[in-house]
Amino acid sequence: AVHRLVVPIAPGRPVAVEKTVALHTSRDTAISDPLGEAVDRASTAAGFPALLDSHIAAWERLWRRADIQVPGQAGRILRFHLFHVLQTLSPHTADLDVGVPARGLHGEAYRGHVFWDELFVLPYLNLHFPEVSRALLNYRHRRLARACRAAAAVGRAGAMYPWQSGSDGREETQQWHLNPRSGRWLPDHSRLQHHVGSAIAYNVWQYCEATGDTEFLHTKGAEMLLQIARFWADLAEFDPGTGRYRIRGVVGPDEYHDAYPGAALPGLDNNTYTNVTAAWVLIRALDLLRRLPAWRREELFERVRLDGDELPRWEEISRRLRVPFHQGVISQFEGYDDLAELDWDAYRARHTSIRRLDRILEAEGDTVNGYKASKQADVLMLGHLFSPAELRTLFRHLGYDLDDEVWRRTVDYYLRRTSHGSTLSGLVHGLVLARARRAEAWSYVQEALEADIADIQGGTTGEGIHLGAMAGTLDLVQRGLTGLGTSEDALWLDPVPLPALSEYGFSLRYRGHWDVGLRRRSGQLEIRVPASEESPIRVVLADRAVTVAPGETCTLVLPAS
Ligand code: IFM
Repeated sequence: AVHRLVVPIAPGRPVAVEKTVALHTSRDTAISDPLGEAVDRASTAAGFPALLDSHIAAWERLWRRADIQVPGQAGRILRFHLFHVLQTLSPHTADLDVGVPARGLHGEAYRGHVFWDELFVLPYLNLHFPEVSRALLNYRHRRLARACRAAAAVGRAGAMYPWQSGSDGREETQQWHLNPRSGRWLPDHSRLQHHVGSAIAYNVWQYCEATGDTEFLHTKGAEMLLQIARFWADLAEFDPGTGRYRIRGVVGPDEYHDAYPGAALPGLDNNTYTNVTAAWVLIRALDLLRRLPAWRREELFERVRLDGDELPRWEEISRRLRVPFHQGVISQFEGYDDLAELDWDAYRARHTSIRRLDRILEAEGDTVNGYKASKQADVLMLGHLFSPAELRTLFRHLGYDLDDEVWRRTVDYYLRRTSHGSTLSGLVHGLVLARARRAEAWSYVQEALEADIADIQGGTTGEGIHLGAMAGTLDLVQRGLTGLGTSEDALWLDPVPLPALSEYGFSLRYRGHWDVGLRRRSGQLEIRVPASEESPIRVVLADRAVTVAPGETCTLVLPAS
């Protein structure tokens, strides 16, 4: 509707126009019809000052549950990221059927699509707004049937979640994309990033560990976990040549490589990230089934039509999926070592930015598929999801020895061969390097902090903020720098030194406790548990374990780094 206002004006006299809008849709709950409700709300709304007060109070409530204190510029940027995360996802969206749009609600890039970026968002939300995490997992659960249909349509069992999706959860990844450098339209195979399923399973597990929400874990969470595990088990095939299982025809998080040079079909074999996370999903699914009460297990088997006879094969695959190695490092995928080395110096000298190396090479009539060059972390993503100890255990389960030296060499190897064409890249490398206690970590963390405020990708921020990278920086402080983990009904801490970010403080919602404070300053870590009727919290560090009761504050002196 158009409003025409006739306002008497006079020179030097300000005029204020107040317009109160109420928005309703037919999907809202507790309404009769949207128009009637909107008219009713708008006509009974309080005046502007009272509306402004309630708006401010609503933001204050959000800040109280989420705030993070870090001194200086880094702190200001982190709060700016937090503001954007909360604008997109907060208790105000928990009742809506919404996922995690990669670019927030701030721009039209990617047409609002949902990718795997929630992997960088939920771990943060779990410890502040668990109800929002649960809502986001419900969003995925509502689309589980669709993901099972997608798997069935390509002759697979279980759930094949889409790489890009929107309203109903169908695959919406574009089939062609434009290289603006060459003006050519090229086939897009990024839908082969089936690792998105493992991201959903990881989030289910992390959410349940952080909250103790066994009701979700034993129902919707279990259904998703089992169907994703089943997809991986079905995709894995035995390779007599290596005596191991292999997964073929996929694309890993590094989107540059989507086919072998000259191959007729797209996809790569034994992408390490895909295989290792698939093994992890199978382990967790089996673990969950063991923990379930027998009657619930039977019910689940019936509901997802799972035959107990499938499980020994799951176990076998979880132990025998292949991880390729070359030159003493983990290979990104089978045959990676056969690719050519890129002359990085020459490309850096010729171009102001080589972040989008794929576009540069294609415009020259070449293809990035032929080179040892990645857009973003792929193997190293494993060091983002799992602590060094967890990763070692996971590799041991798969029958490989991953010692610190192999991991260090692997980190160095891919760092030299990555162009950081995604904002997620600086973030992941920053955390992985911080965990490895490496001094270069800060420059990558800084890049992640500046991704949007400095528009480091040269123009992409105008099309929408990068929500994964923004939330990821909050998670980087919350879980990365503290080494915070939430398993076995305890809080695990293993603080890593990052001199430029050596002071921080935030509070968490953990299990029944609201506002558990964690503060690091002057080489000390302080854990404050507010008074309540809840049980004490067990806190486990590398060299000691303490129990902090409600109403107590525990101060730990950290070993000098
Ligand atoms: O999901 C990411 C992907 O990892 C890199 N390209 C952009 C996507 C959406 O943020």
